[in-house]
Amino acid sequence: MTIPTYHNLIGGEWRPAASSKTIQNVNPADHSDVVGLFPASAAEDVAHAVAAAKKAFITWRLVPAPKRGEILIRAGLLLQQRKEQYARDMTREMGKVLAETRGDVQEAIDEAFYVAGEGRRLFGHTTPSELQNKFAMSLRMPVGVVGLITPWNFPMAIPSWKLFPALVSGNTCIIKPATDTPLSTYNLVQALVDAGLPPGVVNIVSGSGSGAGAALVEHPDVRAISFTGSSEVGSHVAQRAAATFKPVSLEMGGKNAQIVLDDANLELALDGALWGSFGTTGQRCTATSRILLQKGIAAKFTKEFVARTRKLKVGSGLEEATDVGPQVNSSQIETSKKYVDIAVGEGAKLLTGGHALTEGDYSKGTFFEPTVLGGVKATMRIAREEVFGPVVSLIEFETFEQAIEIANSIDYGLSTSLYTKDVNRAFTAIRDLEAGITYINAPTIGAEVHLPFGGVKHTGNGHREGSGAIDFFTTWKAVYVDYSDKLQRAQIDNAE
Ligand code: UN1
Repeated sequence: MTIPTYHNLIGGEWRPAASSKTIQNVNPADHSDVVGLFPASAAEDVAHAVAAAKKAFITWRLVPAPKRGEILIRAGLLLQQRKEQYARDMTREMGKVLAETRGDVQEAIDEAFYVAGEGRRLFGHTTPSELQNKFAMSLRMPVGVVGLITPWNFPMAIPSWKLFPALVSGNTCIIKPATDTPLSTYNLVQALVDAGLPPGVVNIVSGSGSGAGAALVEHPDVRAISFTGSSEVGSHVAQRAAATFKPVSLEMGGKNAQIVLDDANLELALDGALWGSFGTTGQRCTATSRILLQKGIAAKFTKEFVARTRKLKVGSGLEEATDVGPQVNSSQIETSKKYVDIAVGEGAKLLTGGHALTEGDYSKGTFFEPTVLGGVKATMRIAREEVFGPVVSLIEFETFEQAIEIANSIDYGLSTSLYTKDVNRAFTAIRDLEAGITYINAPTIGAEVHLPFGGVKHTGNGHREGSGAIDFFTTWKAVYVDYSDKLQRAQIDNAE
């Protein structure tokens, strides 16, 4: 089979990187299956894309926002038609099971329909003026050319969270997808192009963070950067963007806790923990990576949880019987392995899993056993640092107050979950958990697109995606219209 070669999309034209260099995109369940060759772009390619986006901005900003929204509706309808194919492409390039890649495409469809409606809102404010015969209002304006840097774990949903609100707000975009998963971004952008998006409004520049990402962050004509990835890279992005005063929206790591109280519905808590920990092979920023168990149920929960974990079927995400797909690449496997060793070295007990799977068909890809660590203390590195793999820690506690303290004792603050039937404790947790998202009687994963998405502490820098994205992709203009036909001096005349 010939390997398809993909190009960058710049000003409506598909073209290779100026250097002609490419990066291979392989199936993590079977490295002999090459999905395609994608451009290894550098600063020169970014410069072309920025010039194209700058040109397209002249007209795109003047397209009425409801019309911009209509393109998103058409793109959403196309994604619905193409859902199965795009889900299969995604499983092939990043590994998660088909049910989940269908969900990833679905999240982009949800985002398209939700954000399209924003084209008819984009509300500003009117407010009384201090002066007679003077009208005051504030309007949302587009920011200009924006740079979007996206991760491999939600390779269509996360690009849609950034592209669609940026577009409906009147911005033009350059997107740099993760090197492991460019195809899903191509598919998403193809739907936009087929829906009638004018040339240059969205440009794709594929390549590495150091090759293409850094150039995007540093380019003087890029007015804002939206980044999802690790806290380490996010900090770097923010520091480099500061040199040109770019606003940066950062969505980064998590170390999400599911708390289970003695009074919880244990079955429900087990189901939630299993899905939260091993869905997407643990490679979600919202993944459950700490399960906090109250003493009364800890032994029973642990036994049952380990038994259920052992039953999970690891394999290619393209096979319907698979529960847990591969990790995206070998460096993620190394990280999982490293953290299991660190945990055991610090005194945690390996209850199940803990190793890469390398026999038989597993040898073709990057698979890691679903792993449960017991006897974990809140101070251990495994309880504080993000693994981003199928590795979860069990931590025991005595009182509800201790659970909240442990849950909050980390640098991250994305998602949290509490299982209880006690409404008072539920509301106390909602108030006291330091996180951008709190679930009651539901796992830490599964955010919906029309609520704010993001976190506190090292998880983010204050911005939100979902319902918060329009705030990032627009800038406020204050407008005063004086219809008095005389000079009225604010703060001077109005004392009379
Ligand atoms: C992520 O892991 O970066 O809430 C995004 C969830 C998904 C999105 C996860 N809707 O788990």
